[in-house]
Amino acid sequence: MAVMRVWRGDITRLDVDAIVNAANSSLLGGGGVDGAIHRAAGPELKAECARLGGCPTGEARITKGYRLPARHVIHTVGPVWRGGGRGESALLAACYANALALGRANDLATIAFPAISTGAYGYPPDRAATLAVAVVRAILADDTGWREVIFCCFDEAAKALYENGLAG
Ligand code: AR6
Repeated sequence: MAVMRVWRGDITRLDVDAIVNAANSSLLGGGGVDGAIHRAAGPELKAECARLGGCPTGEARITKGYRLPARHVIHTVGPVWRGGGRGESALLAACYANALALGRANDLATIAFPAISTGAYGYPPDRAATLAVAVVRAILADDTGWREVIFCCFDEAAKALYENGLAG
């Protein structure tokens, strides 16, 4: 089974087959991790994204990584948190599942996820970390193609949440 691990830092520095972008449905860039990825990848990334025609919440799309050390970017659109009763958890689970499915369809073996939806979209970070670890763990149990899945955390608090999740 693939290794799951936690790493604290800027996802744009990771040399993996794909980093996942917490995008918005336009796929044309934004703030947070989306802005960091577009800045580091260069304008070619936005040009390729513009040709994709957007992405609904919960789905995923793949592009090249351009100037990033990562070979690809898998863009997914997390749900905006509206209290938890609007299907947010199913949509967030779909982000992880669809990103992993798209990665496997492209023969990728190493991938790094940011904490999707936990910034501007307001999803409670503890619930998001628990869900992310559970969804990824269940998929990896049935999928021998992945070698490494990294949960990239931007701060110590997020890192602690994922470490607890992986230990549990
Ligand atoms: N590397 C890793 N994680 C990061 C980085 C980075 N360079 N920068 C921020 N984070 P957010 P969302 C963490 O807001 O909640 C954008 O404008 C951050 O600390 O980037 O899904 C999009 O265009 C947080 O834990 O994404 C959308 O409009 C996590 O990444 C909207 O924000 C996600 O925070 C998406 O909101």
